[in-house]
Amino acid sequence: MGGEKLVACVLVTMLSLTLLRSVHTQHMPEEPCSVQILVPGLKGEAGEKGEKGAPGRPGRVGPPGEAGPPGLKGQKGIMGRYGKMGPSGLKGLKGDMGDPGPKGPDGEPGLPCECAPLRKMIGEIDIQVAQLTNELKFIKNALPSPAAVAGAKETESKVYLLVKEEKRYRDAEVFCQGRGGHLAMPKEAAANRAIAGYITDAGLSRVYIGINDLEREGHFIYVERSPMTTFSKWREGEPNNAYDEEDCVEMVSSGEWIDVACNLTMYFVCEFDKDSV
Ligand SMILES: [Ca+2]
Ligand SMILES: [Ca+2]
Repeated sequence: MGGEKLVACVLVTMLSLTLLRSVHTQHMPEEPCSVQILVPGLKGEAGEKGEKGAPGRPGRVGPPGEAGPPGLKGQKGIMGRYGKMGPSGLKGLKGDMGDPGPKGPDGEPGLPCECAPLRKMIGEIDIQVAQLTNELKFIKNALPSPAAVAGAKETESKVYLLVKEEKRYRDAEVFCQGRGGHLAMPKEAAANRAIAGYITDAGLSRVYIGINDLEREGHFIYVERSPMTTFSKWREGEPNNAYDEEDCVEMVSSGEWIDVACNLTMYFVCEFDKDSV
């Protein structure tokens, strides 16, 4: 409220001053401003012109100006350094095959070919090998068959050979050993039957087999020096060591065994293991 009052008072004062210029000095009423107004005197004559004042302070910074028109293009700079090598790229697709190259020079003339006669020889050798293989197979299966031998017979594990040469017991065993075997040693019924059948088929009545008690009377062993097994095929009443001189054994066509004198000469049967034939 005081402010408004003061403004009103100033306005009145200024109005009073304007009036006073024409009516000279005059007291203003006390109210409502209660301000003491001093009234200036008359205006004096103009003074002499003063000296030039000091330069004023710099003005405020003005706003930025608008962008000017583009300048002329500069000259091209020199080439920069090469950059670092980048990583390898993916493998490209296979290219098309190139054109065939030019034909090479002719080779030197070859030697006259002798292949035909060589091929013929090789063919003949092949035939001979095949024949020998068959013969060897036959020999293995049938064993060498001298004129005095009536062929071989075989079982699952043995090959038996009837030798139609009259020999004493020891000589007969030497003969068999010379061919990798022994006099036949029947160790079970089947082998005994095979040998007996062999004798029968040959039309014979008796052959030496590989059993004897030469070392110890009454103690029969196989000719390979192995003991007798549980199998035996003695004819009734044998072995009887007749005349105190029967230490060797023969087999008759029935398959039965008989002890006889070793110095008798007769046919005999050798046996061979199939594995060693
Ligand atoms: Ca005896
Ligand atoms: Ca006897």
